[in-house]
Amino acid sequence: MDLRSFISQADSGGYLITVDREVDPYLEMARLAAELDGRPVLFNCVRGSAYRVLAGACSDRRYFGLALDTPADRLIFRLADALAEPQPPPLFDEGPCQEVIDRSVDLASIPFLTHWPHDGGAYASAAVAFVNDPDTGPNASFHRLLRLDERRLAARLVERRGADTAWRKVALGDPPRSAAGLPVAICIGLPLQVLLAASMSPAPGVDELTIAQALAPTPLVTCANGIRVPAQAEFVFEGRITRELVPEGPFVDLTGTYDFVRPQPVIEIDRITHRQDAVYQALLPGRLEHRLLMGMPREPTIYAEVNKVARCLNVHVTPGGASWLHAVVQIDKRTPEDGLRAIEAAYRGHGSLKHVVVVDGDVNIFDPNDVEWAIATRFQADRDLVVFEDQPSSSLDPSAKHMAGQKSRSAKMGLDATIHWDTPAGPGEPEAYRRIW
Ligand SMILES: [Mn+2]
Repeated sequence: MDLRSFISQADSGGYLITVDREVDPYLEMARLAAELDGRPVLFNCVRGSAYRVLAGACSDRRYFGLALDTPADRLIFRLADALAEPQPPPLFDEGPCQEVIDRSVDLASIPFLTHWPHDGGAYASAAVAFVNDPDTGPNASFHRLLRLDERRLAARLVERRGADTAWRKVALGDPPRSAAGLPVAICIGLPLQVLLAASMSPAPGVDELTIAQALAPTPLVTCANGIRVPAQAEFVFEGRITRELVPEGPFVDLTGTYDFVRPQPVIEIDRITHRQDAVYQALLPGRLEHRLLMGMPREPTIYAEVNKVARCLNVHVTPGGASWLHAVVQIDKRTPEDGLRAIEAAYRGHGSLKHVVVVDGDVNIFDPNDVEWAIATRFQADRDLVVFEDQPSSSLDPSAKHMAGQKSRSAKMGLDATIHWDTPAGPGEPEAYRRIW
């Protein structure tokens, strides 16, 4: 299902909000999308651009369920299967993303949004960059892109991840393997399985597009610069990540706080292709869709580790924990130690995890009130709480200890809110824990 069929599905499902009046990509569209966070919003008339804009496509689990034809609480198993068995996508000679080849490169014609008054400028936020690493092969990853002028962008490349590693090898060597830079194709307006796959962090050498194909059919085409991209992309910017650096930022990150300005590489765009009547996609930084795309891919990795030590039923990386720092793990408890073992395993499944709550199978892990109910009725702090001091942790947590050049450190906490094993007969017997519907 491409982004357009998703829009039709979201429309017939009653989820889509359509805005027909003219809206401004400077602040106004981000403000409207933020007010409607949790719903896909289609802007049909954008000031200064011929293109429509979709925001909020990834702002609820239900929309991934719609796109992947899976109940929202079962998505974790689709992701786990795709990670376990990636599939090579089919390659075609031509595809919709190359229907129109722009006569000149003009990034000003593309409706990049300015999200906040103090941002470094207009940014692409739902952009996935496709590159080839000379040693490990194709890689796909999200990068925020600051528009510098008609032909140039600045990309935030997180250090030591796939795209950064490939760029350093190709563009920065002395002498560089290519003085022109690392060839890149940037796609905007992608099917949801590609957005999910690009959010995952498989081992180097595992092409994210093989995970996308395992989730849903993802035909590819080849760009003029040799990079392979999803044929159903709405826009493709072909170019090179050069060795030139410019100040990039500020920009609001996952926690909703400002990320600072750093020197980052310039991308020069050589060719723009797109579909007829292309739909540009925006993704609100720090809001629900950014969080879901960050958090959901961690759920199958936590599940896999917990399932090695106990019977794991499901995992939710919760939006309240910035979809990064908190998880609820649901188990079918079979021995007295299962709760504690699940807590320890959850940290192995997601190194940035800070607080974890383990619950029984009758608790709805997607409902924060139900999780709190389990803590209220099944948890005793002197018995069921584990605290780990001074652990390696996430750099995103402002309350962690941050030291220059070193991994951040933080305390971690696990709550075993499953029914206690040695419940004595009487008021605390298992029957007393049962919820009366
Ligand atoms: Mn990768």
